[in-house]
Amino acid sequence: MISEKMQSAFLDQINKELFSEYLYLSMKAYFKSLNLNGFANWMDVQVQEEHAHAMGMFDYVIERGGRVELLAIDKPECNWASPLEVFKAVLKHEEFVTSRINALMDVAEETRDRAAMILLNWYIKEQVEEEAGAGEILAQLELIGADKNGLFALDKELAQRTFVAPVIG
Ligand code: OFO
Repeated sequence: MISEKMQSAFLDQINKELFSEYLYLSMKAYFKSLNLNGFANWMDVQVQEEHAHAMGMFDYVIERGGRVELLAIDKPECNWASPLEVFKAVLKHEEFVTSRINALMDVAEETRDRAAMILLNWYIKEQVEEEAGAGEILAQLELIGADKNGLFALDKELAQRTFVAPVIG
């Protein structure tokens, strides 16, 4: 059975993952408005990943005999000055999520919840990939600068990304 403290930490994180889904959906809409469909596709895959992250915790809380209560999702930002600014925001957001996952692991350690620790190990590894993926695109956008051909080449590359449902845990 999951402890109250662990459950409430997971419910808070489910909300953060759903907010991430919402934020990336908003970024997808921004890229669609610029006709940068490859960037929009990258965001769409991100949206699906964040939904899977939320559901991994949702299912886990229920499996451990807990009760999921959903919290309100904040309104995400909807305008950015450029694709570069979007990816600065993505990296900053993922660093924030990493700090929240680490805080969740602190609660698991405090409450000696070993099953939660095993689950959270997956999320910790996933955050390494999340930050690396966003950081790589950010670095490419910095190199591209004002070069439109570079931007369109990157857009084509990002159009190739496909969603693969993660096996969480
Ligand atoms: Fe769920 O990893 Fe991004 O936020």
